[in-house]
Amino acid sequence: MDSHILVTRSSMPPLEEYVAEIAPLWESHWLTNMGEKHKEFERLLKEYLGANNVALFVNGHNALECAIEALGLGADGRRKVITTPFTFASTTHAIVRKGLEPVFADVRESDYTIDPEQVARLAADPEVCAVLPVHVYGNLCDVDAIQSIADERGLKVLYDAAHAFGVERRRPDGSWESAASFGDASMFSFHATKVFNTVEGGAVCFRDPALKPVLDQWKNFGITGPEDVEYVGGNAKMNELCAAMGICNLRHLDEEIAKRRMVAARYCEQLEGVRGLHLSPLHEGVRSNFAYMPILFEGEAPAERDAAMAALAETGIGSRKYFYPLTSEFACYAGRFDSSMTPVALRLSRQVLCLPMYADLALEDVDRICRIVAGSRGRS
Ligand code: T4K
Repeated sequence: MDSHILVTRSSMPPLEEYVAEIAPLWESHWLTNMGEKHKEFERLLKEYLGANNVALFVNGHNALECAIEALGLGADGRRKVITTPFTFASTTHAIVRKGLEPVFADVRESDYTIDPEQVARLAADPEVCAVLPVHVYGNLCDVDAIQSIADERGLKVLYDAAHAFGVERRRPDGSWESAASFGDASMFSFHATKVFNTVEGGAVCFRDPALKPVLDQWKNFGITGPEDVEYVGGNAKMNELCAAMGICNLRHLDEEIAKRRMVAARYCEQLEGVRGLHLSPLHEGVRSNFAYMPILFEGEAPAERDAAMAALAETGIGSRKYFYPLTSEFACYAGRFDSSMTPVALRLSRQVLCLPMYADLALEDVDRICRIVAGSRGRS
């Protein structure tokens, strides 16, 4: 048993494997700016995701900002983007930092993803140009409903798929499609805390191949030729050491997810039936990546959830309120949004606690965590 458990722990390949992967860099002295490892990793990702078009980035957030830019959101004067407030700061910040206006739709009770009925209602506003849903915790949004609303209204769909790397959905013919298959583009985060990491990193998968040069040039200062700069781009390139980490971690991803599946199953076994606790259901026809282990504490007030978090902390176990507060409640947005307009998201943010989840979390530790959580009930 581990005496100190954090909410997650980065997966790392065997050291020798990583050293072998980066050894050629000591010969080439080529460390960044779309080198050999970058090219190789991009190719492997396309293969793994079944995606025709992939662009790598220094992190998920920059990838999201670049995707907003490359899709031309706001360029035709429509500046509103429908999104969810039940997410990490990055999603909302990316919209605002690109000079656009987030319009918050509520989420569904069933899987915490954006509610298509709300999207349809908000999409009637002629100033809306896009939908930016989040596959939160790796739960796939209702991608078909969202796409048909977008098609009807002429909206772009950009998924924040930061949590969804490795998630797949079964097609009617029985084959599997990755989370990269939906909308106009999807952003993945490869941050150290994710199921699949490149230390820091991210990618955009996209439908229109014409976006490839735009994304690649945007992440390199907008440089389009030796003496040409066509965009006011930034610097968001993935370096060779991170790409090498991705190449190694990709080899171990299936094993990583299989181990997480066992951890999640143990949590469910131990916590199912505990009074006042709710677990996320697994969805038929979807292969989960078991990115997070969210549990919900019944009731409107956060006291029960906070008591469990404190009880865990007393014994050196870290848990996180992903995602509390809602992004619409952040101090930097004070006075701009009314979180009572998204009552389901608001309630979930007060009820949710993410328990430790990583591949090597010992099952005895899961049992101990569950005993503490169950024992904390009624301590508030
Ligand atoms: N969209 C969504 C929906 C996202 O969730 C995120 C990122 C993004 C966009 C943006 O993607 P990136 O630009 O980050 O690629 C973490 C991550 O920093 C962030 O990537 C992630 N979402 C968010 C949900 O979680 P913190 O502030 O909770 O991280 P931190 O440093 O407290 O770490 C949490 C735990 O992870 C630690 O207790 C221990 C473990 N850990 C952490 C680090 C940094 C490791 O094991 N190794 C490490 O290197 O934000």
